[in-house]
Amino acid sequence: MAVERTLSILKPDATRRNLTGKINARFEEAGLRIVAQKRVLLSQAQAEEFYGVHRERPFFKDLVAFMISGPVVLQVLEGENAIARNREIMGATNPANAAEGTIRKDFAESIDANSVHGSDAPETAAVEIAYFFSGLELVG
Ligand code: IDP
Ligand code: MG
Repeated sequence: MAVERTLSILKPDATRRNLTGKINARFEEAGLRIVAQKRVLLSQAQAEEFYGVHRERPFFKDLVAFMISGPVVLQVLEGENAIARNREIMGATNPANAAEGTIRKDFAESIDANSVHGSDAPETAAVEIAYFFSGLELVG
């Protein structure tokens, strides 16, 4: 296993309910390090670009509207096998299908307001990290 970095986002439903500390504790307890973090309000253009792969999906408009409905916390998580590990900790996209003890099972409100984003592969992780963070912001 290699040390990897993955992009994580705490979504507006999580910031609204003051859950950022509880969710960050899940990452840290699982051995992932938060090596960069910033709280921002995304613009519509930024959210559309970030989720561009889903542009043709029926939920795209609602997804973008939700992601700009309040602040998000952008993060880079680092650790052994971090990309897959974070996906495990997050749980399934739809909280109704998420395993016990996962972030989405415990915190998500719905399939839209599902509390967290995590990159799904090394290629997307690299692109997503570079979209939001400069090299100088990745202090390790
Ligand atoms: P992921 O976040 O688990 O990687 P993706 O399939 O990449 O899931 O979808 C991106 C986001 O779009 C999801 O986290 C969720 O918020 C939203 N989404 C995905 N599928 C649906 C759907 O069928 N209805 C409504 N929202 C959806
Ligand atoms: Mg995804």
